[in-house]
Amino acid sequence: MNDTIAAISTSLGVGAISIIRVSGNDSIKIVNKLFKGDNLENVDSHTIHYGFIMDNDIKIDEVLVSIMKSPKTFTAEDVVEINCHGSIASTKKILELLLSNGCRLAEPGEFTKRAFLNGRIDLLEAEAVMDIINSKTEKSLSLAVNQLSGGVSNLIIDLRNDIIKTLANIEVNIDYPEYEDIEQVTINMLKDNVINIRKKITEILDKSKDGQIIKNGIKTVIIGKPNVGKSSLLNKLLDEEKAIVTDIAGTTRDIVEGTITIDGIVLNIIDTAGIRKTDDVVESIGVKKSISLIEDADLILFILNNNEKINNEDLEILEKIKNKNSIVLINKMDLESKINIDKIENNNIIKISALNNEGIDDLKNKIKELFNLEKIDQKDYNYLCNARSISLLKNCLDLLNNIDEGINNNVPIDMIEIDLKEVWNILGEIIGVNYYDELIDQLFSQFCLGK
Ligand SMILES: Nc1nc2c(ncn2[C@@H]2O[C@H](COP(=O)(O)OP(=O)(O)OP(=O)(O)O)[C@@H](O)[C@H]2O)c(=O)[nH]1
Ligand SMILES: [Mg+2]
Repeated sequence: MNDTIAAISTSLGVGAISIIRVSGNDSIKIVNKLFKGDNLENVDSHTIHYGFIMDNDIKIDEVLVSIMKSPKTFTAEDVVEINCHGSIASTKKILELLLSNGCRLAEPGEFTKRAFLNGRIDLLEAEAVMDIINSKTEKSLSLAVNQLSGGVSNLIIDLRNDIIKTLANIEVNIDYPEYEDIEQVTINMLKDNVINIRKKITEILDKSKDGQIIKNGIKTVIIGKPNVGKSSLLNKLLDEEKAIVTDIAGTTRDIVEGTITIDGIVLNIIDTAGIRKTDDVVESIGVKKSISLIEDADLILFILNNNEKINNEDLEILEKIKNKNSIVLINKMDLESKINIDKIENNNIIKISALNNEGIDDLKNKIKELFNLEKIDQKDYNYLCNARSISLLKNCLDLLNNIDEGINNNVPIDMIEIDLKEVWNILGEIIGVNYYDELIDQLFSQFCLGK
């Protein structure tokens, strides 16, 4: 952490401006060596300076240099940002000069990692930086910005405070065992507190499902037998002729994807090969893919043809999707109805005609209803939304269930204290109060270079 790092922070391509960021003890000194203009070592913090980056006597580029001195900077170290003209040649050349004058090339995410290690942001906030960069909708951006502002961290910090208070009460019990009734009082208090903490965690976990939807969108898969109109539906939803539609059964062989936004939430839609038994090698791979996609979909749109009777293959699929979020679409409502609808055991049935663009709005409304999208809209954006912290919080819930059971079975109070301390530790891991080096390295390596 003592070395000074540098990287290009903007995407490398032709643009009006590129930014090269430098962070570390020597950042001002190193840039000053290359800079023709004010003496940067004598300027105030948070000021911008006009001049040239020089390679000895050769002018490399006309630049604006921002000087930001520790600690009020992104990394909490001295940071210099060089705004140069956005040509690939000048940006690369400036980086090269920085590297040959004492900087080391930053690893992906290293600036944010330093911000975390220097205590300027916690781990949830650091992860939010990455989410801001990756956000595709206004909602996912709000979610990430809220997380960066500490909204989500506060939920975890509050829980830790609740636990600390409970632990302090247990200590009193252990320190003054001579008071006869104190043990019973402590156990009653402990039970109430554990139930209360467990309730709060359950609420955060319930809400986190919405958080994941805002962040990752709803993974939607369109399935059904060949020729029922899956690709036609995809095209209607996307309002674009993306997938090939023909009256030949088995037209779609590989998956076709597209995205739409409903109430600010992204729907990632996948059109699949019609499911049927087939000897065609290519088609049968497609069919296998379709079936495997069902497993990790958030929503399944299962299409049936209004003009045909339901057969055993359809019933098999209906059985497969029984316990999943699914909507059964009866397509081709413009044709004569031959379908035996009473065979369908699913509460979400919508009648459509993909050909005539009928019922598509009903489908969208059903999706809003299933995922409570209108409710998400009115909510605050304090959701826990990344897989790492959600899985840690689930561990806490398991431990609290054990503790509760332990209290009921008169497990000694010092044993319970150990488990409760573990919950406190795991919550600390979520915000990065305690962490493992490998986890930190792995986490920040997912960032882009220069962040
Ligand atoms: N009458 C009518 N025909 C439709 C409707 N929707 C789709 N079709 C027709 O049904 C045929 C098959 O449509 P596709 O969208 O290719 O069906 P698919 O389910 O993707 O078929 P595969 O890719 O072969 O599995 C085409 O000729 C469509 O024009 C509808 O609502 N009404
Ligand atoms: Mg198709």
